[in-house]
Amino acid sequence: MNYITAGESHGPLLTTIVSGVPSGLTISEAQINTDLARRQGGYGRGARQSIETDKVRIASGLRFGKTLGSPITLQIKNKDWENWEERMAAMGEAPAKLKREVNPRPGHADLVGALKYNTDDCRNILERASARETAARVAAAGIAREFLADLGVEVYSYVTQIGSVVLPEEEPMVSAPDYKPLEIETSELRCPDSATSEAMKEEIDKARKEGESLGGVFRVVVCGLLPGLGSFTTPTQRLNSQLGAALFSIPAVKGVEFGIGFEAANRVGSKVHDSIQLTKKSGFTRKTNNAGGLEGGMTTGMPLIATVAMKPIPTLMQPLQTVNMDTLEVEEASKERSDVCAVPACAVVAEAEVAFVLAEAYLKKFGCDTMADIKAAIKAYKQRIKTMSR
Ligand code: EPS
Repeated sequence: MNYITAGESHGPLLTTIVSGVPSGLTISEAQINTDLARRQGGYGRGARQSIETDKVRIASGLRFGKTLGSPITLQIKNKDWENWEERMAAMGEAPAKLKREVNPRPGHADLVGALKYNTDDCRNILERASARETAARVAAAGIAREFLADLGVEVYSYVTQIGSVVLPEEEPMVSAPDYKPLEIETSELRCPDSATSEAMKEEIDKARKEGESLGGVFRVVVCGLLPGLGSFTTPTQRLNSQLGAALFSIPAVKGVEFGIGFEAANRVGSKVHDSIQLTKKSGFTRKTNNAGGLEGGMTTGMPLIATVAMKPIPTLMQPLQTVNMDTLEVEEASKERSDVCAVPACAVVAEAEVAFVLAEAYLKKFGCDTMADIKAAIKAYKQRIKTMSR
């Protein structure tokens, strides 16, 4: 399963095409729209989100709500397009009074993009580098999420840190899978503790007053996975490398850990690795989950847990110094309207990226034409690994 997105932040629409989807999978537009709304939400988001109400239109690959096995086209309109039609026209001449963006923002793609793509207008860069593109990714991943849900796999996320405010947790690698996703969905910060959510809001309010932006940390958790997805046999088949690449493809992601992550470097081996046990109910399982559900580049069957750090958004209302690309004089960086904090939104995008990698891993292991064959292959595999029969 693969996707490609197209579309500028202030163009007419965002498009994504998802290929490699098996036939016979039921797709719910309403569910994709729920995920799009989750991505738009979160305390600290900017004014653009009050203009847009992202809704998906499915234009190919489905008949009567079920996948055909052919590429699926998903589209999301940019309502803001009506304010940008002249400035972002695909054809014709540029308007005489077009304001070019010549003060690149430190931390954004503006400067390096303008140098690389040979333009004197950073808008040619920022329109596509904008995190608006992640709406299309979330829509695309709606297909992967439905596929995983049909196989009993659930993907969710929660925020553990905004700026200096940290969620107090006892043993995250043990307790994380027990958090109730519903509790997270009702928090404006996707944080499962209401006192911490309030402190995070205060931190965001303070940053807004000071013309600042804030980053943070969140966790993506996946429950219901089978052991043996991914492979140790080649570097690119290792699930850690695929998940890492997918998570680092999200704008502003600066760090990814699996399980206890960097903490593993502080401990001796016996305090890191998870003892193996055999139970009647679960078959082979682990006493702990410090590995975060991954061993040898494969899923262990324990919940997959990735912890992800996002940097503060580069657009600052109290801008940093830059160099004007026309005059070469030192000036303030340009001020686009922006979010103070988009960590909860980034967590939803990360769920999407993780869902895609896992869906692809299932298809690779169990076939990719039709849901009926995939389910039959999973049933046989479950039976084999339970009894160790060959
Ligand atoms: C975003 C839409 C954008 C930004 C934000 C993400 O809308 P606009 O540029 O019209 O305000 O709010 O983009 C960035 C944070 C960025 O750095 O580019 C969205 O829909 O997520």
